[in-house]
Amino acid sequence: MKRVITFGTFDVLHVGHVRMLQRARALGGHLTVGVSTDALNFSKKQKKPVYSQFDRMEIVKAIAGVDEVFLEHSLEEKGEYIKKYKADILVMGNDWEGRFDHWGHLCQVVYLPRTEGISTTELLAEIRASASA
Ligand code: C2G
Repeated sequence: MKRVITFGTFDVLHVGHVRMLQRARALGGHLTVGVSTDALNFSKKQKKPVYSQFDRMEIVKAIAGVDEVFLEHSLEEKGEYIKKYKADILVMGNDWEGRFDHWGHLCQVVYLPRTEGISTTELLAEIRASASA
């Protein structure tokens, strides 16, 4: 049985997130998810997530196929997380294509295509627009 690890913010959960988690899980028999902290999110996107890191972790944990969740504090600590959670495969969305290849000495690194036409940013823009219409 292979162990898979993946990372993300998973704010305002949508089908793109769910499909990514299910496709990641299908590559092995166990899925660990690193949910980025509010502080990490702010440093990488200059945005405060709508849901707190604790709510985002609770929501991700409730998805079928997700076996384990933890808080991702830093993008640079992936090696530590891969070792700690004994991951055989690191899965990332292809918006990160090539960015984590250097962890290939610890595990297999796989980039999966994102679901097109949906994103938290677009959803929030639609919600704002319909609220002010
Ligand atoms: N995703 C997807 N399709 C979308 C939107 C997102 O497949 N339409 C995937 C992303 O590729 C990622 C996961 O869902 O694998 C989580 O996406 P985000 O919450 O946007 O994660 P991100 O902020 O990119 O965090 O260590 C790196 C990170 O913490 C990545």
